[in-house]
Amino acid sequence: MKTLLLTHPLPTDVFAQAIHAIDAQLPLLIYRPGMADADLVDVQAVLGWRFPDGVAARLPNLRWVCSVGAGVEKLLLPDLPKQVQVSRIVDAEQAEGIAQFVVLMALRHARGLADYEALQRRKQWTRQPMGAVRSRVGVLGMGAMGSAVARLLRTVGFEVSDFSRQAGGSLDALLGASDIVVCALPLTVETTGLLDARRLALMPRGSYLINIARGAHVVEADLIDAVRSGHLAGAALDVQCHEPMPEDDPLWDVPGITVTPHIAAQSSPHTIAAQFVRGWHDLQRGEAPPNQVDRVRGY
Ligand code: OXD
Repeated sequence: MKTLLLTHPLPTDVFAQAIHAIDAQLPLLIYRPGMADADLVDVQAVLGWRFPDGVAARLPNLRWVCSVGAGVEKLLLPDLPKQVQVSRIVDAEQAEGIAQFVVLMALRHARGLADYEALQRRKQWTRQPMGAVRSRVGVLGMGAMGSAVARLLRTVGFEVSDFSRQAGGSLDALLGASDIVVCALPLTVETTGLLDARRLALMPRGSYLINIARGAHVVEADLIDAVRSGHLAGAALDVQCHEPMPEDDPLWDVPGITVTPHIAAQSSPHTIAAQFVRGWHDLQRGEAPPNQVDRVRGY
């Protein structure tokens, strides 16, 4: 019984080495396009980021899929048989790293750093009125990431409110009362396209969006309009609808929008390998691997 590594676009060799450094006997198969059904028949587990089209349905003995990341939406495909268990990596250090990134971007916006950088390029030593030191931040999603983000934002002095589906509350009211909105939601059918023209219009004039979740939470064309019209001051997008972003993606050139390539924080290959190997041994003993997601809920 084998594990199929499907980590593209992340490098597969790094994960293979990290797994074999912990358990040299763990049987690995690296996915290549065009693999025959006979190669796939012994696959019992997958460590992956996304399924290429049709592959999930060609794994008759699959029992467990483990995401290399915190999110699982690219693995939860309709052709994944119902009995397959799906889990994700839970990494406190990654959550802390994401929180640091959000604080960095929130402070950069709240303290007007982009303006000072522009002034420096023009050799202008000009003081601007100081922004609020206690800006109101609305955090959407209070899972492991959102909770770490909210904690660190409070520590540096932001006034934080939050929204999560489980706790309830009014998303629209929160958007209307936030100088900065942070999206830390899982991507599900309900949250896809959540931040559209209507909801962005609810945010106060001059407010700012930080997205560290998934590009598809935001209707990017609506965000671009909201920023270009001056309604929003801008956005920091660590995630985008098209990753890697193509050269002609309109997000590249919008003044006020900062784009980073999904680097807010990454788990180390060692952390991912250690959680995967533990789960693999659980599976061999007939136990459930850790950090399973609810397949119906999507997270
Ligand atoms: C993710 C990750 O799921 O980077 O986005 O872990």
